[in-house]
Amino acid sequence: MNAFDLTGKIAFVTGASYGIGYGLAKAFASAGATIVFNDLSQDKVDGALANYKADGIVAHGYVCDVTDEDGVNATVAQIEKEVGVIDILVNNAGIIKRIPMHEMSAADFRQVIDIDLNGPFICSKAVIPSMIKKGHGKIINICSMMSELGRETVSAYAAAKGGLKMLTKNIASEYGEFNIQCNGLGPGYIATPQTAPLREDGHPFNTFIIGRTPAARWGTPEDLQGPAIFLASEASNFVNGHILYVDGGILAYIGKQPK
Ligand code: NAP
Ligand code: GCO
Repeated sequence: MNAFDLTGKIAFVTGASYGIGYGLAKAFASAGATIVFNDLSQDKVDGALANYKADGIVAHGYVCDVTDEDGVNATVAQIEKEVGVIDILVNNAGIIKRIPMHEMSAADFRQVIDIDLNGPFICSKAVIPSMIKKGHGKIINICSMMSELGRETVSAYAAAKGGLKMLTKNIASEYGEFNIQCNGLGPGYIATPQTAPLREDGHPFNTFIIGRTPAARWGTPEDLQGPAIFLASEASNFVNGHILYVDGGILAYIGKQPK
């Protein structure tokens, strides 16, 4: 028995047109899962479907905003009708706004919380009833270094990701008895469009992060694939409420001494 096999499983990865979500979806497909994803526009969904096809994956894409509860419920019902009951939910969709807190509008703060924390609540709430009926389920919340640490300009994001860590633990506590495992995946600093501004040539943050990471490099979505398959598979059936950090060692390291 291969405990890491996802054959016959349906994985719904939110915001998986590109970036980390796309990388995780590819990994799940390589382990045998059927891939379902959403994005905010039909253009993005269509573009992603073409990319998945080019990667040999027949994915199912839906236009859906994770903050729209009625839209999420309707999309989950449509997925259950067209594809099947969702076995694995990855709450990946997310944004960041890098603004000094004292300059940040309440509207901007609320938007980050809405997408990064309310969205995972809404999507998890939508899939749990069918997971209970089916007798199993996996929910993976994409947390962050900012689930543990703060830094300048990311107050809303850190508040959301810190809350997402505790939402993960609470879903694990409330639904573990139904054989639903809810865990977090906490990437370190990963090279995606979200962090592109931090990696521009000569950006001081680029040097900073290399010095704060024992691996001395930015991560890639591929670095997350093995840990994600573990959390999505039967190999992790007794792992619940855990945040698995895939950070190259950042959280263990005080940082390289300046020369
Ligand atoms: P990204 O490149 O910015 O991609 C984010 C994805 O989420 C996009 O497909 C985006 O769609 C989608 N999205 C945004 N708002 C949405 C909404 N309301 N409803 C549905 N989809 C929505 O980000 P990423 O770097 O891949 O990060 C993915 C997740 O990992 C996020 O939760 C992020 O916080 C987390 N994370 C990232 C890093 C990192 O270093 N990159 C590290 C730790 C955690 P559109 O393109 O249509 O906006
Ligand atoms: C930032 C980065 C980080 C990463 C990630 C780290 O501005 O500090 O965007 O927040 O996205 O969350 O784990």
